[in-house]
Amino acid sequence: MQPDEPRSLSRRRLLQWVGASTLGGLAGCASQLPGFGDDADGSAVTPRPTVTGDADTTVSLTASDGAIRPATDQSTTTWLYEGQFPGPELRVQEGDVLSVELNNDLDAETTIHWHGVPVPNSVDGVPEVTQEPVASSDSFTYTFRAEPAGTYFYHSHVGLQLDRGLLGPLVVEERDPHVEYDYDYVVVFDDYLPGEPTLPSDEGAGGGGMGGGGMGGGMMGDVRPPYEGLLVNGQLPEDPPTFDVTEGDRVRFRFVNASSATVFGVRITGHELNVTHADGRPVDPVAVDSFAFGAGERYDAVVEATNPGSWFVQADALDGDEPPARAVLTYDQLDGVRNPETPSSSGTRLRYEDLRAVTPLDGVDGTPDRTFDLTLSRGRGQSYTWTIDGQAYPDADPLRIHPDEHVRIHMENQSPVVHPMHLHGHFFRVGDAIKDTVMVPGHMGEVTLDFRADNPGRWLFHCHNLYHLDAGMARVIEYVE
Ligand SMILES: [Cu+2]
Repeated sequence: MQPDEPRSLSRRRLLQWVGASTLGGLAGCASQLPGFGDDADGSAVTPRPTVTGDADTTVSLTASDGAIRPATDQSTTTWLYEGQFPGPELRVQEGDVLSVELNNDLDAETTIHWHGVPVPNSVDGVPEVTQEPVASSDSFTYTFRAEPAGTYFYHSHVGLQLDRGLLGPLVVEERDPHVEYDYDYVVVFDDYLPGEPTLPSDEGAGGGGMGGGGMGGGMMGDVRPPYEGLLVNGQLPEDPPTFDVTEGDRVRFRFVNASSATVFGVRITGHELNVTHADGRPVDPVAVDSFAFGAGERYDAVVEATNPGSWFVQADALDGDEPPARAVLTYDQLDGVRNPETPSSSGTRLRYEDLRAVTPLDGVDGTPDRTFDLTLSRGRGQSYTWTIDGQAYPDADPLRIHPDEHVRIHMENQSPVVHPMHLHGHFFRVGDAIKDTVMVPGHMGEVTLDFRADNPGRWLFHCHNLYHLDAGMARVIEYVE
């Protein structure tokens, strides 16, 4: 470590890699080990080892250029896994060992993150935090035990690559589900950006000048990327996918918000949604007409097919004005074609307070051992930045915790827009639910989450609006002893 290095971004990155190479020397493979900031505040804690031995499922995912056709008269070239959009559905049994070889045929570095799965740190897929990014023409193998069961997704964690097509669903099936259903459909909602994603330009983003609101830069609004539409399983509403059902079936929908910057309101015309899982974790079923979810959140809902006809599965952008994403739910006994009915906007909407985890999260009762009070806000000044406690990642202090602590994070959102905050490597309790991503509402919205420090390593905690993340709204949570 160079004590005379300037305190800067480069120093922080250097610190991470100095730690990584030291540890890597012990195991003989620096590039596959997480980096650690080892300094006066404590020494790093050894992460759980990755799984060794035979995998139950082995998959190869090649990231490359490819064409997508979100509607019959529209196509564009973007970045894809296995030439598919969304990427291939990975489906394994709870507890199985999954091994995925990422082959990078892109002209850029990339990684894969297993969103929501509490994997060992070294396979979490966060560049410069848990691994070196995978270079063009190179490959990297992610092996981990797929548990607990749930609806997850995987995506690139490099820059703005998620807003291309580098995402796909991951289903870990329960051995013993707490609700009955006949079969399931995976429903991936996304926002559609045909071109290369870029951060909003500094001048276009506002910030400190005209229209700054009453509380300085932190109160500034946001700029929505120029989306050309909203997608269900890669399709625009002009060319919607169809979900076939038979009257009397109980159909489990696994809804994934894989968007980069969209909060969706989801409903199915003519049917109640019995929400059975939040972020993959089982909850006591809650019957609602709709739910809202932010980027990175998932809900499973069982729908009883008791209303024959043709109906829209619809997701409206709550923060955009694109036409809603739509699929069609069709009963197979229908005679002739019927036009699906447009849902009404009335009815009950799921609230976080409605969610009760079937099994409570261990180790988060009582008074926390450590509490972080964090403010979420727009950065002050001219540039497009988003901050946690005034710091924009990567030029931001790690949040240090000790193994086995009960950690509480309280967030207050001083900006006017929602931040879906995601914690890597852990589930947390929010209210009576267990989740890995939670929306913090704008205009001084507050959320408190609690987790048990049971997965050592260095974990990103960040806003899952990709543009907020890329503009600084992230911290590393670092285990020290
Ligand atoms: Cu955000």
